Amino acid sequence: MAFRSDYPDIEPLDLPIHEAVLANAAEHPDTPALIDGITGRSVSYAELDAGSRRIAAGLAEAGVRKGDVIALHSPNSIAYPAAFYGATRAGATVTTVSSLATAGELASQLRDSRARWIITISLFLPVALAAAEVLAAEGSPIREIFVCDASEGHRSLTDLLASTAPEPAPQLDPATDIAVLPYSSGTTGLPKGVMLTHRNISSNLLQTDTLHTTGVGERILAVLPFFHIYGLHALLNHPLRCGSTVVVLPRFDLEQFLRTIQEHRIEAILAAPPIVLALAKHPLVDQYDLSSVRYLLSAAAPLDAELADACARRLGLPRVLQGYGMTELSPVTHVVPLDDADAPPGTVGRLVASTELRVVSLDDPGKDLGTGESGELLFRGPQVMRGYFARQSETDAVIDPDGWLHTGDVGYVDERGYLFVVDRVKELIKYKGYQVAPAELEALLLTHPEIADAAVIGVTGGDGVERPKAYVVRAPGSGLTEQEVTDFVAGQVAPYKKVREVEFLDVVPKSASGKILRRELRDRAR
Ligand code: 4UU
Repeated sequence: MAFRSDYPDIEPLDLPIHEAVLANAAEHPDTPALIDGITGRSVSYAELDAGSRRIAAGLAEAGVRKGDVIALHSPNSIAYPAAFYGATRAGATVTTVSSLATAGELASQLRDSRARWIITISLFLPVALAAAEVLAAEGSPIREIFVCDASEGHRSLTDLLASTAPEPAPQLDPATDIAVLPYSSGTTGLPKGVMLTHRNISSNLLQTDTLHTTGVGERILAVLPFFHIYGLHALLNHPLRCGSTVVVLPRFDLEQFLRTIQEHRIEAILAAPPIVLALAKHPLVDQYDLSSVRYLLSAAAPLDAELADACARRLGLPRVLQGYGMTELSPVTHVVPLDDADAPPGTVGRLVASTELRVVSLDDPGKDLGTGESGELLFRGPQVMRGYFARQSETDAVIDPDGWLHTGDVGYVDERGYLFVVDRVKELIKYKGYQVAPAELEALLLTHPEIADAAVIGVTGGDGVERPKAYVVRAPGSGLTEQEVTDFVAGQVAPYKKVREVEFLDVVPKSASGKILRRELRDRAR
């Protein structure tokens, strides 16, 4: 049995992403689209719309063509969306890169996505240049590196904005052309490019509209990274589509975060569980006036119900709302709307429009389960990705012939249709909402000359935070220490991917076919 959405069906929205987001910009030209939470500088809707068109012209003039992949490698800034929609207006696919990526990680993504262009910031230029050097040595050079701010020898967004070339008019087919190529490890293996078409993204925006829209000029705090699909959808695409004002911070610093809420009278906060934890527990919170906040959503990792309750009470909110999504789902299938006073504690909400859900038995994957029974969550709808870029077999492993996307998440639906996510049966580790792929860390560990074998799993501490833990088999005669293992990894990965615990084993438990028996390791960790 499939669960169906109670919301009226929608038709897939066949619009290019920049049109789905900016088509109404002309109705509120002077409203700030973005405000820099630190400097107070702002970009109006008229400026964003015109700016993205000029940047598209500048990119086309530089040689960017429809279907080219541009890597956007920048922390959150008020310039980010003009660069992003400028690229899609030029017909390019944007592969969003973690602002914390090391040169090696960026090079992997550039190589895998076949990116030919990079947009970065001056501060990150050394990383971008080092990655570009790797690609050049491999014979697939990056054609040009642009910077959002300014750096000698590189064209900046200001330079692109000055272009007098005509605005390009690429013939985009929203159903098949790829708007965004974010990276996700999905249910297994290494990070893969998730092909999200313009239709995927635009339809998910329309699906989100039916749950809630934020008002014109309503202030939303953007502290989660735009490179992750959660930030991209909930902090850029959707609020900008609504005409709201996005107040941007480049990273999470509690004091700055609280001051920004107070100074900008922030109404909506989109968060991940660690932010909810800080709001619930940290003494600093009492020193700020947070009374403007009326909407606080947590998503991207499990949220403890008691913690949610404590946070809501402290902020004087009826509840902390939860949403559920996945990069491969563009990303939303469930969100608790602000006006839903009936939503039971701990739920992530009910199905968005035109989306179906099946809950299938973990023991007998052919068997569909009914309400109240936990199993793997499968989704079908216009937001299911087109597939993983250049990885057909990995795509076939998660999207079955009937179009159901297998999430690797475990949950159940109650009698009223509310979903509860209770477990995960995929390899993916979520460190504070960020993706960590065990396979990536395992491959890295195996490059150490004193490591004979390794396996990585997520272990959840008393604070509810899941952390990567490595099980390591030392090479014969090696006296490798835990510290040496953690340092080795830390030197080569973005900080959120660090191995935070190490245990030495004689042998990594494996099946006859050589697959790591993660369940055994999880049992051992408990
Ligand atoms: C328990 O995390 C995301 C996307 C989240 C998102 C975005 C916009 C949620 C609501 C919204 O409006 O994507 P990924 O691909 O980084 O990670 C997906 C995985 C899920 O498969 C699940 O394991 O993150 C986990 N996850 C959650 N787990 C996501 N949301 C939740 C949740 N509770 N609420």
